[in-house]
Amino acid sequence: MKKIIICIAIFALIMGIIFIYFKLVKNNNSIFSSEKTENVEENINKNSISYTGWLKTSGAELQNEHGEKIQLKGLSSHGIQWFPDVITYDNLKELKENWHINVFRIAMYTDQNVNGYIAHPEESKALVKEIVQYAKDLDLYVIIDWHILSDNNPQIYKQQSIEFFDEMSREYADTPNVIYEICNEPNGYDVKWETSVKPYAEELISTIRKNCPKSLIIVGTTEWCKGIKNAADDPINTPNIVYACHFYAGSHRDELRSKIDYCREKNIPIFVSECGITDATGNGRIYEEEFKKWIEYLNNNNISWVFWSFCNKDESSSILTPEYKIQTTNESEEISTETTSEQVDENTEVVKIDDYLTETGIIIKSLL
Ligand code: DCB
Repeated sequence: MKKIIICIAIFALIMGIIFIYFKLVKNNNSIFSSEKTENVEENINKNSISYTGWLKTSGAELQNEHGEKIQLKGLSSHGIQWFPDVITYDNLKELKENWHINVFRIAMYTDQNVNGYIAHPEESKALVKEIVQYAKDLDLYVIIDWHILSDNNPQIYKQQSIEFFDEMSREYADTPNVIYEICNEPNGYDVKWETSVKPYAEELISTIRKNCPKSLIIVGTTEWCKGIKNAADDPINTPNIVYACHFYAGSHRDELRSKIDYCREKNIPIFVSECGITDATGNGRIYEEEFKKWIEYLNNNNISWVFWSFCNKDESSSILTPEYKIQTTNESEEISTETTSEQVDENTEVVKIDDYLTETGIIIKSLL
């Protein structure tokens, strides 16, 4: 009897030692842990937002919270009022894991004539919050873009913009994932940096920073975000803002790149929060070589870029073909009550974005 008890005790002791050994190695906090384990842990952490944290600027450079340089690369939605269905958790997961994006831009049109935020504020906010949640769950940076366009002057809906960004920056005061883009593309001959855009930006920056002092803010510039020299000559006196430069490879080339060089020489950080492989209409032929030249330039200079657009509209800037259609849960539930199980299987088949890529989609995937 005594022998049996001793045997059990020794067995329990050995099991205990094995358990503690593995637990310590797994947690990587003991002398038992191998160097390899440490490296793996380090790599995982360095790409995760729990490590990179709040983004900031130093001179013309974008940095993570630790002052190391960082480049964001990703995709922009089309107008979320038109193409919300393609922006699912699963699609963003695929884009992160297999396309290697680290940022997604939510293009929320504002103009009421195109059913933007001004026409439907509550629906728009709900959609933005849903997508931000996906980004948080997936460890992605996410840009909330106040997408002015036909409403060309940010002053037009300034009051609504202040209310919107006040609410967003309260909601996401502790969320480093969220980047605020306060006006997509100011445009028009009477929309000047000094009198329209800069004063608007200063007011919005102070609204956002009151709630969320560490936030990175993207400031749009005049001439559809090509008037970056005006901003460089008269910058906003506050840290951690980047100025938006947008290009379309069919329309804008060396001249715009030299404007970026000019800004960087003056320590003005540039962020390409929208760019395209077509001309400035978003349609027509694609300019693959010119676009690749741009990407090489941006990557060499560690400038972040976001591609227009992740949608299935029948236009050549789209990543997905018009045949792409997501199977929503509601639809599949409806189907399941009305059809045979065989049909359900057919209808609820997971729709893979990679099976519906346009020529543009294939090129962009290869560049991310
Ligand atoms: C920007 C806009 C973006 C627009 C693309 C391509 O506009 F920020 O909203 O996207 O660049 O033009 C297009 C969509 C179309 C949609 C249209 C209107 O792809 O499906 O019908 O928006 O909502 C730019 C950029 C540059 C210039 C002009 C525009 N430019 N613009 O240099 O002249 O007028 O839209």
